[in-house]
Amino acid sequence: MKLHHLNRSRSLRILWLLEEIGEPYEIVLHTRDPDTNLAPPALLDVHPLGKSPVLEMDGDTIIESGAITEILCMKHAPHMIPPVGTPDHHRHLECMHFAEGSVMIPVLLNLYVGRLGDAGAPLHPRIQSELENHFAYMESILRTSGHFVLDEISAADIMMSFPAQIALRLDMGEKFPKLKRFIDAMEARPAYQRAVEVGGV
Ligand SMILES: N[C@@H](CCC(=O)N[C@@H](CS)C(=O)NCC(=O)O)C(=O)O
Repeated sequence: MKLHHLNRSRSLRILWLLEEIGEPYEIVLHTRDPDTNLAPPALLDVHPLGKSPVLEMDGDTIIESGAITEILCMKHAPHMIPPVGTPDHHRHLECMHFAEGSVMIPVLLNLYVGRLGDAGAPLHPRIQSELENHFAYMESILRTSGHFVLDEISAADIMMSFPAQIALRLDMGEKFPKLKRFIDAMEARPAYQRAVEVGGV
């Protein structure tokens, strides 16, 4: 397995998952352009979208964090996915899609509209309320175990970690204390710390 990892990116989730799984892997480090913050052109040689993560496995080239997480867990860590057909598996699928398909919409709008300065001001209240709406939902579904699904780390926790970290970066840790406890616990895991050492943040 070979992971194309971009520094300071959501690809850290896959690096972390690979460390949790413990199977051997190779990593290719790609560094953001210091001026534009965009991925380097070398990633375009790996996949036409030029984004990270990209996983090369068994002769296949796979993109999308959710798909990569699901595929890696099915193959190497089936205990990180609840049994198909159970309510836990329904929650698992919801989280896997929500983490990239729903919550990242206001997150990215916030990032891009923020760059418009005053011109973007009319959109700020709606973006802010949608951010809080999505983070509040995440807070509400965290279990007493501190996990999104199951009572041990699962694929859903890996995927939800990135938007939860963004909530904290946006200074919402006091408003959403369960998200803060979740991130504190995930970042304290030895596998997460090894991933940060290997891939940087
Ligand atoms: N939905 C995709 C998003 C991939 C993506 O946008 N990756 C970002 C890193 S956070 C990227 O490579 N950005 C660099 C660029 O667009 O130049 C996934 O979850 O894998």
